[in-house]
Amino acid sequence: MSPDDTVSLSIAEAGELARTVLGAWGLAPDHASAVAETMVRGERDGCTSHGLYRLLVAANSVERGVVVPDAVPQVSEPAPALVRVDGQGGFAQLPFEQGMPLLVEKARRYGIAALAINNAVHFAALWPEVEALAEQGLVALAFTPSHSWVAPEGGTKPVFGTNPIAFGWPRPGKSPFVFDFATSAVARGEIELHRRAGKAIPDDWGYDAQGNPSTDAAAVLAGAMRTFGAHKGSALAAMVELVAGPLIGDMTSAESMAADEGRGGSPIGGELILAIDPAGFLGAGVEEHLRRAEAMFEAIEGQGARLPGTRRLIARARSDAEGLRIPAKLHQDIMEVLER
Ligand code: NDP
Ligand code: PYC
Repeated sequence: MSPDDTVSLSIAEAGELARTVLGAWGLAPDHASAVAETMVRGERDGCTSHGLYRLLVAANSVERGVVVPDAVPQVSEPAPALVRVDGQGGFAQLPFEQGMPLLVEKARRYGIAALAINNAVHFAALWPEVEALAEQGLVALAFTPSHSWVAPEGGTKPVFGTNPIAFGWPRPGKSPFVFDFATSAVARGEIELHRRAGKAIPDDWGYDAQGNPSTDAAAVLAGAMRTFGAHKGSALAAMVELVAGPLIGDMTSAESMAADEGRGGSPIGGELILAIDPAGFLGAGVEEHLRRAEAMFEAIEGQGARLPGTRRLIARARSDAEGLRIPAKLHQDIMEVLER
């Protein structure tokens, strides 16, 4: 099999495959369906580091006893504008699905609301969540720590997780403005995909275990990744640790790594999601002010620069029209996982 060989799947077939694999690994149907949905959305939007490849990652977490496959999330309201969903050790997608309606309702009622997901196993991209909130007319921010894989700027030893930050902004008559990136130079999943493909990585993505810059994906996975944007990414990574760790009573990336006890599962811990209703500040002036925001998007695109999310939406339209093509080796590995 050549590394360029691919297998074609329709979006419906990909969803069926993902649900079947997750179900075969013992995930309760509601979890299997919520988890499969985010993986298929990732693959559809060309976010392959968080697409169907994550079936292997999820199976690994089940196999190593890191995740509770049939956890029943517990929703509570610690304060009028706050929602908490305790994931009870299960994957984070179902807790988000169950907490989101109350988050939206509270954001509309109070102008701003927050959802804390606690005690959940997280391996997913955050953009599906902020996109779903922005599609409901809300401004959304999401943060989650992971495992301590990333060195602070100026050091070479891991402290931070890859700690993504996602943002969604509603645009009248258009898809929301959405960005979502790791505060590490790149998501760890991207380095894992390079390792699987036997490809070198840029020498500014991380250090080997001796603290030297390295282009060897496996050496950086065993050493330390770097933050993006030098001290600025490092500070943002620290912020994510704080707001989606101690602030919501959950683990930092270092604590999550320690709790894994060497099993090599996906990070377990918390996520913070903020939702702001523009009408809270703007009242009847919402439409006028959202139109003013459009001038900024036009100024970006008008000079040939692209908005974050554009590549994703193009990939989405292509996948909707042509279906998905995944590496044949990935398909083979998924089928092997199914049969284990
Ligand atoms: P990327 O660097 O690939 O992209 C991040 C964002 O930047 C996207 O919104 C992307 O838009 C935008 N972008 C990229 N290039 C440009 C450009 N030239 N001009 C304008 N915008 C651009 O992402 P990362 O590797 O940092 O992260 C990938 C995913 O990994 C994220 O979805 C993140 O949530 C996930 N992740 C999850 C973790 C977890 O613990 N759960 C941990 C770390 C990462 P577009 O998509 O349109 O290219
Ligand atoms: O790609 O860095 C990553 C990641 C960590 C947890 C989920 N994805």
